[in-house]
Amino acid sequence: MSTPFWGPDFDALQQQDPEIAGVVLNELDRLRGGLQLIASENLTSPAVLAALGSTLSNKYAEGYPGRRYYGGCQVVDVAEEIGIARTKELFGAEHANLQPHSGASANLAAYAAFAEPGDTVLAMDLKQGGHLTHGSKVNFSGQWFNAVSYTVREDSELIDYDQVRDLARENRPKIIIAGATAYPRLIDFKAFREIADEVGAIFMVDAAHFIGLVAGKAIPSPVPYADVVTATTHKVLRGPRGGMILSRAEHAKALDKAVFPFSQGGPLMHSVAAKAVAMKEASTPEYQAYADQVIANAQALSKSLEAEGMRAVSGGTDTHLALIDLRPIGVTGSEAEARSEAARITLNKNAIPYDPAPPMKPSGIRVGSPSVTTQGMVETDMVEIGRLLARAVKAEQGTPAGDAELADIAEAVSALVARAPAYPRP
Ligand code: DSN
Repeated sequence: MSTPFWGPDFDALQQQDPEIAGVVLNELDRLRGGLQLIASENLTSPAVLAALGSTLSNKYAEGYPGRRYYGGCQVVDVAEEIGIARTKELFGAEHANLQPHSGASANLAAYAAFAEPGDTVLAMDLKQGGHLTHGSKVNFSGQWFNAVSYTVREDSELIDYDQVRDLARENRPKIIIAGATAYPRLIDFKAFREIADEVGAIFMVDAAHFIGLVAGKAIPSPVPYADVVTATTHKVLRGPRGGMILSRAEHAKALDKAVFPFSQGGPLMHSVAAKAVAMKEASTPEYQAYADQVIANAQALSKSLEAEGMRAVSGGTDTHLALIDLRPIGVTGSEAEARSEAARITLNKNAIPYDPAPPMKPSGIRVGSPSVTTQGMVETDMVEIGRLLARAVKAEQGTPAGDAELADIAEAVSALVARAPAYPRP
């Protein structure tokens, strides 16, 4: 390469805008100084960050490679073509679109490709682990479509496939969606495909949460079963913040048109290039080992929290996340989130299935292993994290003893992350 990289120049940022430079450094300190257990986050590689911080951010490239509405796209075309080829290869998909700005944008495009306003869609209830874009009344999906929700069984907390079939027969949805944000178990894509075929529905999988585990061959892929798979690229997959769509070839044209020009304008070419980098990283044996370790770590963390008196929804996890019912220890999800934060452990409160508590004070927390696994942590670290987290959620914040306990745990967290740091200093 003859041209030296002209990229992120932090000295220039510090000189020109010390306030924002300070924010960037504070966030790096926050990542380095604590444990990130939010199941939908990860720590991108320097290569992904370099592509994101590149001059590709400048380019308008409405359209698709070779068919753009702007001149000068010959260079960025290469990034998108490489990204699409790598994505198709990695997932064995007939078609890939890397332009969605987010998972929600990818879902909007998928709805637009296959349904008209007023049509019925069948998806998992948000309160039971679904997503806003799966038919919530405060989202376009619930306002523009007739959204029917399926649930998990009250006894097993697993998806009730009999109920999905009954609801599909009764409501004849245009689209059936599988996928969730707080479901710790594997999804039976074959069962969904059969139900969709029986009622003539499009089968869509929102794989945002687990697509990275699919990339790493750690769990079964929805691609052979689904008409369309939407996803984000920044969760276990460890790419830049953004979305993507995989599909069968027969749906390629409709989906591409639904992304651009229907729901988006110019793609973010720096992000498309960074997605291409992430696909290359996810194609390696190292990444496959990472994906396996993500699951092993989530299972170890879930077991460790159970040993501390909490309850893992559905009895455990097959994936990167565990949903933890705190009622056995008499703590709310919001208390647990605040107490953990004070101990430098970042996680989110979360409703559990059939939660009797309100959404802002739910009965559970969601914990995930993608970030700590990227830092190189293994099962023994998860046991230690489970013990620290249990101490934190039980500490009575606001009392001298509770605050002292949280400060003590924060020290232990600092020592733990010092052994396996995020973004280690050179
Ligand atoms: N906000 C994401 C999550 O945390 O699961 C889903 O969009």
